[in-house]
Amino acid sequence: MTSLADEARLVLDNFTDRTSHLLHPTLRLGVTGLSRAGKTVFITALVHNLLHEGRLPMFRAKADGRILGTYLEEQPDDAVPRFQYEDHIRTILEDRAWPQSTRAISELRLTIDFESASTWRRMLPGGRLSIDIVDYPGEWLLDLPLIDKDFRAFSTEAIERARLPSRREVAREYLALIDRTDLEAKADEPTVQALKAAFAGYLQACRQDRTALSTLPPGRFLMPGDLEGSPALSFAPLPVEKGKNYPKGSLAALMARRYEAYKSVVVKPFFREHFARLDRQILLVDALQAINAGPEAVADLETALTDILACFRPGRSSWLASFLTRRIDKILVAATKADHLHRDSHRRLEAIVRRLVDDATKRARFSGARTEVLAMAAVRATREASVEENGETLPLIVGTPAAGERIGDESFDGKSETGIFPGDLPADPAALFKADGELAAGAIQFVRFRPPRLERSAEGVTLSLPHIRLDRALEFLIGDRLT
Ligand SMILES: Nc1nc2c(ncn2[C@@H]2O[C@H](COP(=O)(O)OP(=O)(O)OP(=O)(O)O)[C@@H](O)[C@H]2O)c(=O)[nH]1
Ligand SMILES: [Mg+2]
Repeated sequence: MTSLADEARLVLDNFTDRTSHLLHPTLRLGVTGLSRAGKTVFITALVHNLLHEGRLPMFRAKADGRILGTYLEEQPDDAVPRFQYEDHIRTILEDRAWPQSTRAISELRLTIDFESASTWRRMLPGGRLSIDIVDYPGEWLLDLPLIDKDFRAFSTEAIERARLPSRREVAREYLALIDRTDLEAKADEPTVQALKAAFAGYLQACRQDRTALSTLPPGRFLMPGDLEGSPALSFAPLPVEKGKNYPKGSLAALMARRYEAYKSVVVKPFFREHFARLDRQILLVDALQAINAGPEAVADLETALTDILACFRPGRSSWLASFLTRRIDKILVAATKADHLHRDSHRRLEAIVRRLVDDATKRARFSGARTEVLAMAAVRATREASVEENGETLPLIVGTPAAGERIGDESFDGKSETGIFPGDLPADPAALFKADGELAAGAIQFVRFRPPRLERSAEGVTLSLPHIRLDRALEFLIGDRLT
């Protein structure tokens, strides 16, 4: 029998639970980006700068001295691995290397105690905001657009893409195989496996290829996670005909069933558990890599981003709509790795990225969300300099190129600092979107730099990781929740 005191406790607990939720709001920040866009580095740098007194002049709460404390807390989801912040930051600071490409999902909760900006609210106990962030392999993002596509739509698109002039060669084995496969024949596992292997091999080859193509679903064919070898991952697109009924047990019927299984076992839970619950979103775009690879890669990046963003503003009848319970009210589109360019080019980079996501952000659902575009570097690996040449001042960036990087005939050893003239982005972004645009592939000097050596202040204090506009990003994404 519960005593009166116990019951009172229960009531009180429930009450404090509810009120603490009121006093202790949380914000789910979606860090969205294709593979290698810079998600893991961004999350690591954001946490590091907040935990270690980073230089964040444009982040108001910080600049006003209203942040009382920042700490990592237990994450809300028990079944998701923790984001290994400590390992990642050690890799960056001590090894001066970048974290490995992400192979599985992970999560982190960062809590900020702050003092309110308004005088009368300062009478109340200080505010507290917890930010939940999820990191995942960028390849998986390619799956979101599959949710609303049936097997035939997926197949048609995939095969059309494989037949593009730039891809036809790497897709040859897969295309030849589907040509000689009888879709109505009884399905047998070796045939299924051979088709899957040929298709996955083609996707992998596209990725390796310098053309840096972005539209390569299904994402788990590139980064399987723990589902490798399962039936849900053993299928391939087939040239199925419209309106035709393939007999039960046929190859086409089996592949279609497995594709649906992939959607329900892999894609839908990923969307439901992580994307449907976001409050705010930062979309990281590595435009420089695509620009460097040429107009086709740029167009491809545009398609991929448009398809992905479309999932956040689905039509009413769509499966997606039923799960989007929260509404994202702010989206920051960040052109990452801006430290590869001189400051003079940052406006141009922003204009290019604005144009890349233009279609996607203009459409309906987003009209309610505030969108901003920013050239940013979560970790600034270079500094700026200039040289005089023929009476002209040329802007340079100076950094330590990673071992094995090359510019022309010169190859770098990963130890010495070098000044590089990064090249000019076109003033008119349209130049990048035309196949015969003025900017030829390789016009931008793009080498990978090692993370910077941390400098010490005059007092001998090691400074936190340098960045470009990370403070502006923070202000846009969470500033209004700290007032
Ligand atoms: N110079 C510079 N390079 C960066 C920055 N952010 C990312 N990079 C480079 O981009 C690479 C990819 O960054 P990640 O953070 O691992 O990218 P990701 O989005 O997590 O990629 P996946 O885990 O593969 O999905 C790094 O290895 C760095 O070479 C940055 O702020 N500055
Ligand atoms: Mg990552």
